[in-house]
Formats: sequence, structure tokens, C-alpha cells
Amino acid sequence: MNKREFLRLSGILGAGIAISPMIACNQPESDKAEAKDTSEENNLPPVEFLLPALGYAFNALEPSIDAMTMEIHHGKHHAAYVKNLNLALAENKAFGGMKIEEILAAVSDQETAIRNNGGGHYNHSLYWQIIAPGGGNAPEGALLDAITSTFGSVEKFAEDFSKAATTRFGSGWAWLSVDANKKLFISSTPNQDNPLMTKLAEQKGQPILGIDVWEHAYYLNYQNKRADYVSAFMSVLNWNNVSANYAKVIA
Ligand code: MN3
Repeated sequence: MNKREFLRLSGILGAGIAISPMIACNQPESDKAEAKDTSEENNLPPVEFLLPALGYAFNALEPSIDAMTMEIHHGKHHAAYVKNLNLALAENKAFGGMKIEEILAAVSDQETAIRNNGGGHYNHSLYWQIIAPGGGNAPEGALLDAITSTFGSVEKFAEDFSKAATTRFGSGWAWLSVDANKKLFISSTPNQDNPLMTKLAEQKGQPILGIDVWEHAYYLNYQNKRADYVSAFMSVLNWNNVSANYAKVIA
């Protein structure tokens, strides 16, 4: 089995579906391309990434996450990551034609703009997807079983995940991911890194749930009280979508 076949079988690559397996990063279908050896330059034009629609109103997460935070976070911060990713890709032919997951798997510490903005685009696309109005439902089925067997209970998972989020020094993210053995793990990464960055992340895997702990994600409403934001975030989790993410990875 070559690397591409392995990635396809493990569900990391999309098999001709309109959106990526985990999140909608709004890649036009016509711009999609086969996975390539990332060590080679190619003549393919870069994929042009688009800001995905939020899918719900800015005030839909209130009072847990306020409308102004959502509007600035999506319309300014995420939009800037998309714009700057496209600009960086136009300057670096090595990433031509690559989907976002392929870019993240290939990026090194030598491509700072692609690392930061590619991560920023992917991470926020996931973040919007796993919070929802009327969230706060509980994990069920296969994901519930995996959480229970891995962490002991849903409550213990929430405790460990919240600890990873609150103790991440400075800006970054905490993750629930699935590793190569299809086991769940909790980790955190600095800045806009994530577990898909195989050349950069200490713990590698496919994230199915992530929390943004940059101050821009909570400071308007929570100021320095990151733990209060983390608690509120956990109350609006869309476990249906997290479960769907999990199902795609283990399928
Ligand atoms: Mn953010």
C-alpha cells in the first residue's frame, strides 16, 4: 500500500465528495486534485480557498458566545486567514493543487505563512462546525463508547479536555483527535498548529473537535477568564457533528 492509498483508506482524503471529509473548507470542485508527492514542485495552480458560511446567526450561541465575538471572529479573523493563505500559496508552487489537509500534512517550519494561515483556515472551519445553537447534547453511540473506554467517562473527558484548553500557554487550541490506531487522544497546540501537521505536531491525528483559546475567541465577553469561556463552549457543543466526524475517521 503506498502512502496515498493509506491516506485514502484512513479517511483523511476525500474520495470525490464535494466537501472535505471532516469540514467544509469551500474548495471549488474544479480545483481539486489528486494527492501528490509533497517534496516536488508542480505546475498546478494553487487551490483558491473561500471563507465558509457560518451556517447560523452570529447571535445563535448567546449567551455562551456573544454575537460581536462571533461576527469579528468569522468575518475578520477567519477571513484574514483565508485571504493570507491564498496569497501565500500564490507565492509557493510546492503546494499547487493541494487540498487543505494535504497542505497541513506537508507544511514545515520553513513556510510560516502557509503554516499559520492554512492552520487558521482549517481550525476555524472545524470550530464553526462543532458548535451550534441548541448544542449541549451528549455524545452517543460509537463515540460515546470510545470516550468512555479511553477517558473513563464523558465527565472525565470534559475535565481533561478543559484542562488542556485552560493550560495552553498563550494562544492556541485544544483538540480531541483520532490517531493512526483509531484511538482518541486529547492534545493542545500553539498558535494555529493542529494535529494534522505531521512535521510539526507532537501528537498526530485527525481532529474531530477543537477549541480556539486565542483571546480573540472570548475576550470581549470573558476578558481574562478563559476557564469560563471553556465551560461555556462545552455547553454548546454539537456532538452530532463531532460524532459524524468520528464516524468518518474510523469508517
Ligand atoms: Mn480564532
